[in-house]
Amino acid sequence: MVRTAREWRHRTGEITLDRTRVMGILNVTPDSFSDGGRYFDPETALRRGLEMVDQGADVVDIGGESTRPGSDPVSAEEEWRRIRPVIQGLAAKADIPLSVDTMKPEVAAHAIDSGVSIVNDVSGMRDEAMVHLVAARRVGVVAMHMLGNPKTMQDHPTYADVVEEVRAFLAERIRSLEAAGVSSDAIAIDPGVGFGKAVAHNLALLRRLDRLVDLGHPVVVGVSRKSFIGRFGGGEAGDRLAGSLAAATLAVARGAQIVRVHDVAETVRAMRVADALALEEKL
Ligand code: HH2
Repeated sequence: MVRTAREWRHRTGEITLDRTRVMGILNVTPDSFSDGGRYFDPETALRRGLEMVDQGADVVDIGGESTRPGSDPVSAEEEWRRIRPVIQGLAAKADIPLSVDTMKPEVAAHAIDSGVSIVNDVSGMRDEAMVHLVAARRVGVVAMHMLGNPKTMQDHPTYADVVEEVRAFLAERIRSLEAAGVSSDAIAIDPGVGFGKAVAHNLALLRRLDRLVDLGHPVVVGVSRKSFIGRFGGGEAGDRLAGSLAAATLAVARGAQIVRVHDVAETVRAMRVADALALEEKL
């Protein structure tokens, strides 16, 4: 198995990648695809964030704008208003790094000022202002591939070769981030499962994850409860845990080092077993 990255540096330290790391999802939105509205109330969101820490999350990823297919964007003001109390509360109480899931440099800047250590940008840091921000503030980065934007990305996504096109996009984003001064070991990459991808595209990317792993950066994979899992009998989003664990396990076997998930407790347990079976260092 190929495992190239040893650590992922962020603003306040580094995450060692000697085992699979779990990034817990906290969507403070009324409309996210699987948990929209559930944590829209800041107190409930804060409680859920702390619960994920107790359950063994290595990072909590906080988002205030849904990027589900067809979703409408929200303003930076509204996005920050939603996540501010949750980020401030978690920064004061949680002892693990926090990440903010945003495409907007203004929101990322506020979040960093409030204690966030990682910026997760589903648009792959295509905005120059975002690149400069993450370079100047020395945060960890997740650069994800998305075709187009959430509103239209699932309208007939087309690729000549999805694996090579996603690889080329991420390689180019890595070069731009490094050129702007972002430390190479702070950059994680993500194929963007479901972001402008038909089922066959998602499967191809997950099967050929080695093509992304060999770029030498930690690979983040977000398969949790996604619609392609429902295609294999998983049903609605809340019924996709078993399929999500199967997909995460195989992604890890193929070199993913960070999994972004809703079901933290179950995933932490599953990944312990996956790591025991897959990690070469343990043999
Ligand atoms: N998926 C979603 C959002 N952010 N970030 C990364 N790095 N990778 C992903 O696969 C990813 C992501 C979509 O899932 P979710 O946050 O549950 O839903 P929504 O966008 O509807 O809030």
